[in-house]
Amino acid sequence: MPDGSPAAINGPLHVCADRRLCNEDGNRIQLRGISTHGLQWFGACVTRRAFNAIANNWKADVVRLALYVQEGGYETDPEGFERTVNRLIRRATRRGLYVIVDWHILTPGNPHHNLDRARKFFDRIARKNRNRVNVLYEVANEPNGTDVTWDVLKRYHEEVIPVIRAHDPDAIILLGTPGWSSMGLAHGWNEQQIADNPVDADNILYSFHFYAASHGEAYREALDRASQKLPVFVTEFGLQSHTGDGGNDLQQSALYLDLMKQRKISWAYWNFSDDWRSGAVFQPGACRDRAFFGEARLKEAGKWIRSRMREDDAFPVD
Ligand code: IDC
Repeated sequence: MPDGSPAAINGPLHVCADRRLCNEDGNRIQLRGISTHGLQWFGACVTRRAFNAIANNWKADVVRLALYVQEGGYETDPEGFERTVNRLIRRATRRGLYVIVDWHILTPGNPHHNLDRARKFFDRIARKNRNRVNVLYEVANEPNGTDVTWDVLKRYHEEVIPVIRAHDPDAIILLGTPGWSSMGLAHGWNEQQIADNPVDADNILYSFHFYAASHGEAYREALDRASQKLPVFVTEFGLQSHTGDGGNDLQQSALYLDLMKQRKISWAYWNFSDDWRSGAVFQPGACRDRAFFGEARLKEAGKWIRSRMREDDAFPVD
Protein backbone atom coordinates (compact mmCIF):
# COMPACT_ATOMS: atom_id res chain seq x y z
CA MET A 1 0.00 0.00 0.00
CA PRO A 2 1.35 3.45 -0.88
CA ASP A 3 2.92 5.48 1.91
CA GLY A 4 0.53 8.14 3.14
CA SER A 5 -2.58 6.32 1.90
CA PRO A 6 -5.52 5.91 4.31
CA ALA A 7 -4.94 2.22 5.05
CA ALA A 8 -1.14 2.61 5.25
CA ILE A 9 -1.52 5.39 7.80
CA ASN A 10 -4.26 3.80 9.89
CA GLY A 11 -3.71 0.05 9.59
CA PRO A 12 -6.25 -2.41 10.93
CA LEU A 13 -9.32 -0.76 12.41
CA HIS A 14 -11.29 -1.65 15.48
CA VAL A 15 -14.25 -0.35 17.43
CA CYS A 16 -13.06 1.53 20.52
CA ALA A 17 -14.69 1.47 23.95
CA ASP A 18 -16.56 4.68 23.14
CA ARG A 19 -18.22 2.97 20.12
CA ARG A 20 -16.16 4.91 17.61
CA LEU A 21 -14.12 3.50 14.79
CA CYS A 22 -10.44 3.67 15.69
CA ASN A 23 -7.18 3.13 13.89
CA GLU A 24 -4.43 0.81 15.04
CA ASP A 25 -3.04 3.45 17.40
CA GLY A 26 -6.42 3.81 19.07
CA ASN A 27 -7.20 7.21 17.54
CA ARG A 28 -10.78 7.82 16.50
CA ILE A 29 -11.14 8.22 12.76
CA GLN A 30 -13.85 9.06 10.29
CA LEU A 31 -13.64 7.32 6.93
CA ARG A 32 -15.29 9.11 4.04
CA GLY A 33 -15.80 7.60 0.66
CA ILE A 34 -18.12 6.34 -1.99
CA SER A 35 -20.05 3.27 -3.07
CA THR A 36 -20.02 1.80 -6.52
CA HIS A 37 -23.32 1.21 -8.27
CA GLY A 38 -24.29 -2.42 -8.94
CA LEU A 39 -21.20 -4.27 -10.13
CA GLN A 40 -23.35 -6.24 -12.59
CA TRP A 41 -24.27 -3.05 -14.43
CA PHE A 42 -21.43 -0.55 -14.13
CA GLY A 43 -18.18 -2.39 -14.78
CA ALA A 44 -16.94 0.57 -16.82
CA CYS A 45 -17.04 2.71 -13.66
CA VAL A 46 -14.76 0.46 -11.57
CA THR A 47 -11.68 0.21 -13.77
CA ARG A 48 -8.09 0.76 -12.63
CA ARG A 49 -8.29 4.33 -13.77
CA ALA A 50 -11.55 4.81 -11.86
CA PHE A 51 -9.86 3.56 -8.70
CA ASN A 52 -6.92 5.90 -9.32
CA ALA A 53 -9.41 8.75 -9.37
CA ILE A 54 -11.26 7.56 -6.26
CA ALA A 55 -8.00 7.41 -4.32
CA ASN A 56 -6.00 10.33 -5.69
CA ASN A 57 -8.46 12.76 -7.20
CA TRP A 58 -11.53 12.26 -5.01
CA LYS A 59 -9.32 11.58 -1.99
CA ALA A 60 -11.65 8.94 -0.66
CA ASP A 61 -10.60 6.80 2.28
CA VAL A 62 -13.00 3.97 1.56
CA VAL A 63 -14.72 2.46 -1.45
CA ARG A 64 -17.80 0.26 -1.12
CA LEU A 65 -18.37 -2.57 -3.59
CA ALA A 66 -22.12 -2.98 -4.16
CA LEU A 67 -22.51 -6.67 -4.94
CA TYR A 68 -26.20 -7.11 -5.70
CA VAL A 69 -27.38 -10.62 -4.98
CA GLN A 70 -30.52 -10.48 -7.13
CA GLU A 71 -31.31 -8.35 -10.20
CA GLY A 72 -28.68 -10.10 -12.33
CA GLY A 73 -26.09 -10.06 -9.57
CA TYR A 74 -24.27 -12.72 -7.54
CA GLU A 75 -26.93 -15.42 -7.76
CA THR A 76 -26.57 -15.58 -11.53
CA ASP A 77 -22.82 -16.32 -11.50
CA PRO A 78 -21.30 -16.87 -8.04
CA GLU A 79 -17.79 -17.72 -9.25
CA GLY A 80 -17.68 -14.82 -11.69
CA PHE A 81 -18.81 -12.25 -9.13
CA GLU A 82 -16.45 -13.67 -6.54
CA ARG A 83 -13.57 -13.11 -8.96
CA THR A 84 -14.79 -9.59 -9.63
CA VAL A 85 -14.94 -8.77 -5.93
CA ASN A 86 -11.46 -10.19 -5.31
CA ARG A 87 -10.10 -8.20 -8.23
CA LEU A 88 -11.64 -4.98 -6.93
CA ILE A 89 -10.36 -5.67 -3.41
CA ARG A 90 -6.84 -5.94 -4.89
CA ARG A 91 -7.43 -2.76 -6.84
CA ALA A 92 -8.47 -0.88 -3.67
CA THR A 93 -5.60 -2.36 -1.68
CA ARG A 94 -2.94 -1.28 -4.17
CA ARG A 95 -4.16 2.27 -3.70
CA GLY A 96 -4.29 2.07 0.08
CA LEU A 97 -8.08 2.37 0.29
CA TYR A 98 -10.29 0.68 2.79
CA VAL A 99 -12.85 -1.43 0.99
CA ILE A 100 -16.33 -2.51 2.06
CA VAL A 101 -17.62 -5.75 0.59
CA ASP A 102 -21.34 -4.99 0.45
CA TRP A 103 -23.72 -7.97 0.18
CA HIS A 104 -26.33 -5.86 -1.54
CA ILE A 105 -29.61 -7.56 -0.69
CA LEU A 106 -32.65 -5.41 -1.40
CA THR A 107 -35.54 -7.44 -2.82
CA PRO A 108 -36.47 -9.73 -1.18
CA GLY A 109 -35.84 -7.78 1.99
CA ASN A 110 -35.41 -10.77 4.28
CA PRO A 111 -31.70 -11.64 4.28
CA HIS A 112 -32.44 -15.21 5.38
CA HIS A 113 -33.59 -15.74 1.79
CA ASN A 114 -29.93 -15.51 0.76
CA LEU A 115 -28.36 -17.07 3.85
CA ASP A 116 -26.81 -20.09 2.12
CA ARG A 117 -25.34 -17.88 -0.58
CA ALA A 118 -24.06 -15.42 2.02
CA ARG A 119 -22.39 -18.22 3.98
CA LYS A 120 -20.63 -19.50 0.90
CA PHE A 121 -19.63 -16.08 -0.37
CA PHE A 122 -18.29 -14.70 2.91
CA ASP A 123 -16.49 -17.95 3.72
CA ARG A 124 -14.61 -17.78 0.45
CA ILE A 125 -13.98 -14.03 0.41
CA ALA A 126 -12.86 -13.86 4.04
CA ARG A 127 -10.53 -16.84 3.63
CA LYS A 128 -8.92 -15.29 0.58
CA ASN A 129 -8.52 -11.82 2.11
CA ARG A 130 -7.89 -12.72 5.75
CA ASN A 131 -4.43 -11.14 5.79
CA ARG A 132 -5.56 -7.79 4.44
CA VAL A 133 -6.08 -5.05 7.01
CA ASN A 134 -8.26 -2.87 4.79
CA VAL A 135 -11.29 -5.10 4.13
CA LEU A 136 -14.61 -4.46 5.90
CA TYR A 137 -17.60 -6.76 5.48
CA GLU A 138 -21.17 -5.49 5.15
CA VAL A 139 -23.37 -8.54 5.47
CA ALA A 140 -26.79 -7.17 4.48
CA ASN A 141 -27.32 -3.90 2.61
CA GLU A 142 -30.93 -3.01 3.33
CA PRO A 143 -33.08 -5.55 5.09
CA ASN A 144 -36.71 -4.50 4.77
CA GLY A 145 -40.29 -5.61 5.42
CA THR A 146 -42.37 -5.45 8.57
CA ASP A 147 -41.77 -9.16 9.07
CA VAL A 148 -38.01 -8.49 9.15
CA THR A 149 -37.90 -7.36 12.75
CA TRP A 150 -34.68 -6.74 14.64
CA ASP A 151 -34.98 -10.22 16.20
CA VAL A 152 -35.20 -11.84 12.77
CA LEU A 153 -32.32 -9.79 11.45
CA LYS A 154 -30.18 -10.35 14.50
CA ARG A 155 -30.43 -14.10 13.96
CA TYR A 156 -29.13 -13.63 10.43
CA HIS A 157 -26.18 -11.54 11.63
CA GLU A 158 -25.39 -14.17 14.24
CA GLU A 159 -25.20 -16.77 11.47
CA VAL A 160 -22.91 -14.78 9.17
CA ILE A 161 -20.51 -13.13 11.63
CA PRO A 162 -18.88 -16.44 12.67
CA VAL A 163 -18.36 -17.41 9.04
CA ILE A 164 -16.16 -14.35 8.56
CA ARG A 165 -14.58 -14.54 11.99
CA ALA A 166 -13.46 -18.13 11.39
CA HIS A 167 -10.89 -16.71 8.97
CA ASP A 168 -10.45 -13.14 10.15
CA PRO A 169 -11.18 -12.91 13.88
CA ASP A 170 -10.85 -9.14 14.13
CA ALA A 171 -12.42 -7.98 10.88
CA ILE A 172 -14.79 -5.05 10.99
CA ILE A 173 -18.31 -6.25 10.20
CA LEU A 174 -21.13 -3.87 9.28
CA LEU A 175 -24.66 -4.93 10.14
CA GLY A 176 -27.77 -3.90 8.24
CA THR A 177 -30.62 -2.55 10.35
CA PRO A 178 -34.41 -2.89 9.87
CA GLY A 179 -36.37 -0.74 7.43
CA TRP A 180 -33.75 -0.37 4.69
CA SER A 181 -30.99 0.23 7.24
CA SER A 182 -32.90 3.06 8.86
CA MET A 183 -32.43 1.58 12.36
CA GLY A 184 -36.09 0.62 11.89
CA LEU A 185 -37.47 4.14 11.43
CA ALA A 186 -38.98 3.37 8.04
CA HIS A 187 -41.21 0.78 9.72
CA GLY A 188 -42.07 2.96 12.71
CA TRP A 189 -39.44 1.34 14.95
CA ASN A 190 -36.23 2.87 16.23
CA GLU A 191 -32.65 2.38 17.36
CA GLN A 192 -33.62 1.57 20.94
CA GLN A 193 -34.73 -1.95 19.98
CA ILE A 194 -31.21 -2.58 18.73
CA ALA A 195 -29.56 -0.86 21.67
CA ASP A 196 -31.64 -3.01 24.05
CA ASN A 197 -30.67 -6.21 22.29
CA PRO A 198 -27.35 -5.69 20.52
CA VAL A 199 -25.36 -8.36 18.73
CA ASP A 200 -22.82 -9.81 21.10
CA ALA A 201 -19.58 -9.35 19.15
CA ASP A 202 -16.61 -7.00 18.98
CA ASN A 203 -15.72 -4.83 16.02
CA ILE A 204 -19.21 -4.54 14.62
CA LEU A 205 -20.98 -1.36 13.52
CA TYR A 206 -24.62 -0.87 12.60
CA SER A 207 -25.53 0.61 9.24
CA PHE A 208 -27.65 3.69 8.84
CA HIS A 209 -28.78 4.89 5.41
CA PHE A 210 -30.46 8.18 4.62
CA TYR A 211 -31.53 10.10 1.53
CA ALA A 212 -31.49 13.77 2.47
CA ALA A 213 -34.47 14.94 0.39
CA SER A 214 -36.70 12.20 1.85
CA HIS A 215 -35.30 11.92 5.35
CA GLY A 216 -35.10 15.13 7.33
CA GLU A 217 -34.83 16.04 10.94
CA ALA A 218 -36.43 12.96 12.51
CA TYR A 219 -33.94 10.66 10.78
CA ARG A 220 -31.04 12.92 11.60
CA GLU A 221 -31.97 13.02 15.25
CA ALA A 222 -32.21 9.24 15.24
CA LEU A 223 -28.75 9.03 13.73
CA ASP A 224 -27.43 11.35 16.42
CA ARG A 225 -29.11 9.33 19.19
CA ALA A 226 -28.01 6.02 17.71
CA SER A 227 -24.39 7.16 17.51
CA GLN A 228 -24.43 7.73 21.27
CA LYS A 229 -25.71 4.22 21.96
CA LEU A 230 -24.21 2.05 19.24
CA PRO A 231 -21.29 2.00 16.80
CA VAL A 232 -22.71 3.39 13.55
CA PHE A 233 -21.44 3.53 9.96
CA VAL A 234 -23.40 5.32 7.22
CA THR A 235 -22.62 2.84 4.47
CA GLU A 236 -24.94 4.54 1.97
CA PHE A 237 -26.61 7.93 1.63
CA GLY A 238 -27.81 10.33 -1.02
CA LEU A 239 -28.48 14.03 -1.37
CA GLN A 240 -31.74 13.22 -3.17
CA SER A 241 -34.91 11.28 -2.49
CA HIS A 242 -34.80 7.60 -1.62
CA THR A 243 -35.13 6.76 -5.31
CA GLY A 244 -31.59 8.07 -5.75
CA ASP A 245 -33.10 10.64 -8.09
CA GLY A 246 -34.76 14.07 -8.06
CA GLY A 247 -33.51 17.35 -6.68
CA ASN A 248 -30.59 17.59 -4.28
CA ASP A 249 -31.43 18.86 -0.83
CA LEU A 250 -28.08 20.43 -0.10
CA GLN A 251 -29.27 22.15 3.04
CA GLN A 252 -30.33 18.90 4.71
CA SER A 253 -27.26 17.19 3.31
CA ALA A 254 -24.92 19.74 4.88
CA LEU A 255 -26.59 19.25 8.26
CA TYR A 256 -26.04 15.50 7.96
CA LEU A 257 -22.41 15.88 6.94
CA ASP A 258 -21.75 18.27 9.80
CA LEU A 259 -23.32 15.84 12.26
CA MET A 260 -21.31 12.91 10.90
CA LYS A 261 -18.14 14.93 11.17
CA GLN A 262 -18.92 15.99 14.72
CA ARG A 263 -19.74 12.45 15.83
CA LYS A 264 -17.01 10.85 13.72
CA ILE A 265 -19.45 8.69 11.82
CA SER A 266 -17.88 7.20 8.72
CA TRP A 267 -19.75 7.41 5.42
CA ALA A 268 -19.95 6.22 1.83
CA TYR A 269 -21.94 8.20 -0.74
CA TRP A 270 -24.27 6.45 -3.25
CA ASN A 271 -22.91 6.29 -6.02
CA PHE A 272 -19.81 6.39 -8.21
CA SER A 273 -21.36 5.75 -11.60
CA ASP A 274 -22.75 7.47 -14.68
CA ASP A 275 -26.30 6.19 -14.20
CA TRP A 276 -28.86 8.75 -15.42
CA ARG A 277 -30.31 9.38 -11.94
CA SER A 278 -29.24 12.59 -10.21
CA GLY A 279 -27.54 10.70 -7.37
CA ALA A 280 -24.94 9.09 -9.62
CA VAL A 281 -21.98 11.45 -9.58
CA PHE A 282 -21.19 11.38 -13.33
CA GLN A 283 -23.12 12.40 -16.40
CA PRO A 284 -24.13 9.48 -18.63
CA GLY A 285 -21.25 8.29 -20.81
CA ALA A 286 -18.48 9.56 -18.51
CA CYS A 287 -17.36 6.07 -17.48
CA ARG A 288 -17.07 4.89 -21.06
CA ASP A 289 -15.01 8.02 -21.75
CA ARG A 290 -12.91 7.33 -18.64
CA ALA A 291 -13.57 10.88 -17.44
CA PHE A 292 -13.15 10.16 -13.72
CA PHE A 293 -10.87 13.06 -12.84
CA GLY A 294 -11.86 16.63 -12.13
CA GLU A 295 -15.27 18.24 -12.41
CA ALA A 296 -15.90 18.32 -16.15
CA ARG A 297 -18.34 15.40 -16.30
CA LEU A 298 -19.85 15.61 -12.83
CA LYS A 299 -23.49 16.20 -12.05
CA GLU A 300 -24.34 18.75 -9.35
CA ALA A 301 -24.35 16.06 -6.66
CA GLY A 302 -20.97 14.83 -7.86
CA LYS A 303 -19.40 18.26 -7.58
CA TRP A 304 -20.82 18.80 -4.14
CA ILE A 305 -19.84 15.47 -2.65
CA ARG A 306 -16.40 15.42 -4.25
CA SER A 307 -15.55 18.78 -2.78
CA ARG A 308 -16.76 17.66 0.66
CA MET A 309 -14.63 14.55 0.38
CA ARG A 310 -11.53 16.50 -0.57
CA GLU A 311 -12.17 19.24 1.95
CA ASP A 312 -10.78 18.28 5.29
CA ASP A 313 -8.41 15.94 6.94
CA ALA A 314 -10.03 12.60 7.52
CA PHE A 315 -7.67 11.66 10.29
CA PRO A 316 -7.51 14.29 13.00
CA VAL A 317 -5.65 12.73 15.87
CA ASP A 318 -7.26 12.98 19.27
C1 IDC B 1 -31.13 1.81 -6.94
C2 IDC B 1 -30.41 2.13 -8.22
C3 IDC B 1 -31.25 1.75 -9.43
C4 IDC B 1 -31.70 0.33 -9.27
C5 IDC B 1 -32.42 0.15 -7.95
C6 IDC B 1 -32.89 -1.27 -7.72
O1 IDC B 1 -30.08 3.51 -8.27
O2 IDC B 1 -30.50 1.90 -10.60
O3 IDC B 1 -32.58 0.01 -10.32
O4 IDC B 1 -31.52 0.49 -6.90
O5 IDC B 1 -31.86 -2.10 -7.43
C7 IDC B 1 -31.03 2.17 -1.88
C8 IDC B 1 -30.42 0.90 -2.34
C9 IDC B 1 -29.83 1.07 -3.73
C10 IDC B 1 -30.71 1.95 -4.59
C11 IDC B 1 -30.72 3.36 -3.99
C12 IDC B 1 -31.49 4.38 -4.81
O6 IDC B 1 -29.46 0.37 -1.45
O7 IDC B 1 -29.70 -0.21 -4.29
O8 IDC B 1 -30.20 2.03 -5.88
N1 IDC B 1 -31.22 3.27 -2.64
O9 IDC B 1 -32.85 4.03 -4.90
N2 IDC B 1 -31.53 2.41 -0.70
C13 IDC B 1 -32.08 3.63 -0.69
C14 IDC B 1 -31.89 4.20 -1.93
